[in-house]
Amino acid sequence: MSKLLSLHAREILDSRGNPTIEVAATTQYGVVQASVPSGASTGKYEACELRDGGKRYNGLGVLHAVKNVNQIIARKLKGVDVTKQVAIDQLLCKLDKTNDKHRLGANAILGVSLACAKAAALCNGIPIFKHVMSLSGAKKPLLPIPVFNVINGGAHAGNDLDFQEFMLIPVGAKTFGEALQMGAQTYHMLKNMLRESYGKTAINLGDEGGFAPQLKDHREPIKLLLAAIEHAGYDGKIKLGIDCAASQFYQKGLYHFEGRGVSSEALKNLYTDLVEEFPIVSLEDPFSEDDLDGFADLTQIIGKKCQVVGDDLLTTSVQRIHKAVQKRACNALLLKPNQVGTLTEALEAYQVASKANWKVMASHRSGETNDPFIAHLATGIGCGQLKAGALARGERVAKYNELLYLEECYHLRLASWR
Ligand code: 2PG
Ligand code: MG
Repeated sequence: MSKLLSLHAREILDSRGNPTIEVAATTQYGVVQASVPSGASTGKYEACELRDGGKRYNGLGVLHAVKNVNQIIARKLKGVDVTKQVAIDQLLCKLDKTNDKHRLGANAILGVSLACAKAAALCNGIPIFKHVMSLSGAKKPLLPIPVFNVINGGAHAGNDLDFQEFMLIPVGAKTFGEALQMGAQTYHMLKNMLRESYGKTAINLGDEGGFAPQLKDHREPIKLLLAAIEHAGYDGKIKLGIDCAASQFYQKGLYHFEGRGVSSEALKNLYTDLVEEFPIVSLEDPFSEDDLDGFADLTQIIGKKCQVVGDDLLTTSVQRIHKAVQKRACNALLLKPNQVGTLTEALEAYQVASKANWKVMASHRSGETNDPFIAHLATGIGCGQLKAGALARGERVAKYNELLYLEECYHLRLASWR
């Protein structure tokens, strides 16, 4: 009944206008489609996104990955039971035979893995989040607290901010709808304030829909966000998160931050002061992906007050999470399925992090599609947090609107900030 009749991949564009892959899976219940996002500030330990090279689309085409699905994977998977996600993902890894999935491409593999998960949900007549629940063994679904990236810098914007993301976290919301409204009203308040203080070029948007004002000093966006929160009437109800994406400004032993070469130690002191002074409850990739000592020292100092999130540090890899747990390098995982390449491996990463008592934030990528899969993933595992960009741009809002839908149709509870 839940047999895979066919798989078909095609090349589409992501939100940055770069090619990515979409996979359609057909069973007797119908056709489902899944598409794959792509990062700009990618960690060096991520699974390999297969790109064609050459002149077409500046080398970013994915026709090889598409061919790998249509000619290799589709033949092998024809007739499999789509509800057997673990077996399907194991088969995909076996077919690829490489550690970083560079033969078939992690983009090809993830497209298939997610399409099969969606097909399984359809065959079982259940929403995707319920299927994710059954795969992960979660007892209760939980809507994630949305984490809104409203000021963009780093690799996501044409400004001079070294930190990549300045985020609003509506910790005081009781429902998802309320969290969304709090975020949207603050986003628009921020827009007015930016326009008034810096002129209209300050309200241009970055890759994730946040504003990209021409600021240099990291404290300025923080102060602006706090002022916008206050003016919007949410003082104390919205806290802040920052994704430093520090691998991006690390080179040869030094962090090149705001025009100076800064040591890991000096950066640690800067973060400690920031968390002391401002209501920052989430700090992501404060150091480069190989600076485990920097991470560990900082986590020891601020870890009780503020979650220290590993993104490039962990790349959703079970091995890297184990290493970080052992070193006490951080206390939260950023969960990005495309960093590892299959749904099963992403769920394993989630499980290992939860067992270590870490927090987990599911995440989009800066190059996205309208596929709302991660909204179901976060809800199904009940991890409690999802960052999916600002409250603008269709590919970001698609995730938030899906959560509104889940809230209304299934009467799901919003997670609380722990
Ligand atoms: C990050 C992500 C998503 P990218 O660093 O957390 O916001 O960015 O997809 O460019 O890696
Ligand atoms: Mg990050």
